[in-house]
Amino acid sequence: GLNCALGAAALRPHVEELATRADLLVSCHPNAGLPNELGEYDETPESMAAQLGEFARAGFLNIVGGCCGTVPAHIEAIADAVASLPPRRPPRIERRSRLSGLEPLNLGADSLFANIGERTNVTGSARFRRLIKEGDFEAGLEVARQQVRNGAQLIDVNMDEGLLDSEAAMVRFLSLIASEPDISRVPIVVDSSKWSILEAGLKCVQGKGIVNSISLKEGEEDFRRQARMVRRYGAAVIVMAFDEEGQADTLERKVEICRRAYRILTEEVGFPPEDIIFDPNIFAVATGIEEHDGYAVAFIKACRAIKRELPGCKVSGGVSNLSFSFRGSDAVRDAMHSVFLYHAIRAGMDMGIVNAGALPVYDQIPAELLGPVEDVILARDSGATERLIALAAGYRGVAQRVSGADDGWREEPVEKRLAYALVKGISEHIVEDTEEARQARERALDVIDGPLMDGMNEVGDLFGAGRMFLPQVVKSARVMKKAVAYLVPFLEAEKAGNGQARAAGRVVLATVKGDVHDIGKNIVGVVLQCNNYEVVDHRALRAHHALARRNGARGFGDGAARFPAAAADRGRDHLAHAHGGENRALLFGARGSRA
Ligand code: THG
Repeated sequence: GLNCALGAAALRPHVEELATRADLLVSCHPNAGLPNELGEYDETPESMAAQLGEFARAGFLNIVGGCCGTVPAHIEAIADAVASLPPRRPPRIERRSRLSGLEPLNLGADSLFANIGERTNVTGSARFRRLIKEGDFEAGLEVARQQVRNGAQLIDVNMDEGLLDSEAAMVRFLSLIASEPDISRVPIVVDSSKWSILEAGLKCVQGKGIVNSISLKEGEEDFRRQARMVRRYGAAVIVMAFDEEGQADTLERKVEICRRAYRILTEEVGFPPEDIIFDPNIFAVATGIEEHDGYAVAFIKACRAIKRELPGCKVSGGVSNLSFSFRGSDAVRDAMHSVFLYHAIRAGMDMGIVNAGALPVYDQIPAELLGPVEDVILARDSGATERLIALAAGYRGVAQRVSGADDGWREEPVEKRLAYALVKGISEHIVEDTEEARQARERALDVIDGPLMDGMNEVGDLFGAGRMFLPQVVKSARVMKKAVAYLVPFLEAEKAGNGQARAAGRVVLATVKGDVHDIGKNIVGVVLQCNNYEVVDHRALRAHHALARRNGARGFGDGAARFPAAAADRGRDHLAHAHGGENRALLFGARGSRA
């Protein structure tokens, strides 16, 4: 309801707005006009009654009265004016996903794709991370403003950084945003993997924002509790396709988990379907690992199935995840995002976390790029990744040989040849070159510590500089693996020969089976063994799955995507425990990666 204020005449447009939007009862009791210079109220009972009577006839009111300056004569006149009129009947409001900052954002079936700005994310932007770590929140605000100016209709805010008091940073940043109307006019998407940070953020958002995200990863009880809290704070929610077994990477698992979450939310928690946004996981394609090739297709198909099966909900995703393999080549990345969205939006994707302003128009992507990008996104054939890498190298980066021979490098000294083969990902001559390098050295280990490591360092530098892409690094690692595998028998013979009986210690190694970090782990294992460590290598974590579970680990299993940080820690503790108290266990996988 609206009371006091400006007098009936000036309140009319606001009462009308309320009455047409609210599916609740509406009240109005205005002043007897704005006070005059003597502090008196000029509206007579007759004029006020005439105006409020008109409001009631227009169907705006359920309750009516008077505020400052009205006396019993006013109330009597108003009562007379409305006595014969029927009360307002609240309208039936069309069901839409209604969000807001200072301004509303109502998404319905007829709405266009909504952009969520991704750059206010300490893990998603090196620049934003630096600003927030240095405490330069003012400059951080400019990042948000730029996203909105570039067309972001919502902004995603993420402060998940180990060296940061993330809750405090979230509260401070959102509080600053609140007093910047050109930013806070859009709804806020509070992004964190920790509930306490989400809740801290929820307390700061004006209007109706989105919680990003909750999931079934820690079971139904947690999920229900968090969902109820989201409801109490009046927010919408992004639900990730993530359950006790891990993140869904196939169409079937994506849909199955969303179906289960939808049932719990709508039937048990009382969540309106319009406030549920599913995120069926966008993972990187073209990583050089074959199983990842179908990730975009699985997402696109999941959009279609979810929108068909789960009425009222919306679908979203983190679009830039898709192109992590092509870090360093923004032209290729942006083209991948546009092509992906072209297909995903047609399949029902409603919104997405994107680098607002960086998406090229699908029709303007150069043909030479469009074809290879489409082949990768739609997983048309097994050579698609190679072709896109070759193209990306032209846009910026190091060319790895796709086919054909330029054997000039074969004339170089062996150290140069090894480095070249590693950087270019060429495995043809690696065994003969490794053997040549071995013969020139006292120990086989010196080949690893020397030229092979030098070559891998070069790969690391190029990758760090954005001049090599992930699939190329995977190829390099495979070449390295081949070299190391050749050296292993020599290493073992040397170790047996020099008779060092006592082990320096025992190391338990583990990574997720099939993960890219597998190769790195195996190389470290070899190096440790050469340095007299006993290495227990957990190639397949599945063997420990059941036991780990009994010991309280969850979200723990093999497959590429099953390792939330907490479960990784529990899993590591378990592995260390299983091999005796004083052992060290190394788990491979960058923080924040899915390993
Ligand atoms: N689903 C949901 N939320 C999410 C994701 C998701 N939040 C985080 C993330 N994924 C989406 N946000 C980003 C933000 C940035 C990038 C990717 C995803 C990104 N950044 C550049 C990079 O890493 O190469 C940063 C370059 C720079 O430092 O400027 O790609 O899937 N619900």
